Amino acid sequence: MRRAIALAARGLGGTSPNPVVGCVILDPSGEVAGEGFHAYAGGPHAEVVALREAGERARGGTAYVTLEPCNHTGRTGPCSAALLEAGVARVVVAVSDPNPKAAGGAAVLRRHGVVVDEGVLTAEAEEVNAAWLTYVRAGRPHVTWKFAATVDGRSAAEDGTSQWITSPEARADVHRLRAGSDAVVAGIGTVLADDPRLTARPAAGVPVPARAAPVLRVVVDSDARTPAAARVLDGEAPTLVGVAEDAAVPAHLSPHAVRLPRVPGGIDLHALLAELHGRQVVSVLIEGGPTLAGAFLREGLVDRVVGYLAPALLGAGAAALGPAGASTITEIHRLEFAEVTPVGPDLRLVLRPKSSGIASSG
Ligand code: RP5
Repeated sequence: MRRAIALAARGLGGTSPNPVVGCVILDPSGEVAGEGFHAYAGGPHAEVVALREAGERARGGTAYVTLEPCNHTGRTGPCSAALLEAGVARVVVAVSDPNPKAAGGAAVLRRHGVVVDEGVLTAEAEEVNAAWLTYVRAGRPHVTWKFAATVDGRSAAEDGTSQWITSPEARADVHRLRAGSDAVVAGIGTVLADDPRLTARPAAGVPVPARAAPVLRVVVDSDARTPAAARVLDGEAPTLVGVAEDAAVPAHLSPHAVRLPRVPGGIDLHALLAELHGRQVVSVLIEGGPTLAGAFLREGLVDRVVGYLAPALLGAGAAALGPAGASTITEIHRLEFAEVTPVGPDLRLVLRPKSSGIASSG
């Protein structure tokens, strides 16, 4: 199953709105006969790829699958049927399918006499599919907030200059993070201050993984202030601008604008995520700035934090995070470290909210 999870991870960034799935098939003697992963939506499922490789050796063998084999005909046929046809005797599943449209594969296999074991390495398999599981279970995209800061938590100097605090290696890593997300979101403050491109592109000689579709750029811009010359409108990738329902939208923004309810301080972020969910955006990366990140956190809409810490101090200047609804210490947002990794001279911290798992599992 560990190998199947590693295979699943190879699909990250490519499968939306589908999950990542890996599969390993052992022949009756326990030898690996076939391996596969789901690479892109509309493409063959992991089980089908592995069965093709295994051929007749799958008969009487065991399939290890990171997600319950699907039981429905979408763009491809049901994997439960493919496993039955191949004569697999046992199927080991890490995570049951929470998607009502596709679930039921385990039951069908059992009805046909296949031994099905569920719940093997569930936590690890949920981890690799965290974005999709949030998308299905919570009915909204999985949200990662990324920041780059000095060790004293500043993302800009007192005069507003900010480029660059972290190293080229860290910035290249961010491009890989972008490439693994379906949408990159920035607030209008960041667009006006930094004029970011928000594309996923090779940086410092590090390539970014190929994607089936470019990353959607999203600007949270209640009052429709994104300038016509802004780089986010350069046509390099599609761009959506979330504006308040009562905003006066200039002509250059009309093709990009989506009207959303106005709430104190901006637009309704729940409504923005619902809009993105409707567009089959499974994962979102919040890139800036502090105000927008604080608003997402305050609304309980941050599933993961990725922080790049430079070995540097500023002592003054903008904090990486703006007001986030914690005005007294009992309201503090407690997180836990999932990973701490050196990236060039910097550190990359991956954190998760302490109370929540991957949406409410189950
Ligand atoms: C964010 O993305 C920072 O806020 C910076 O302004 C911006 C850079 O984006 P690119 O122009 O490199 O795409 O990390």
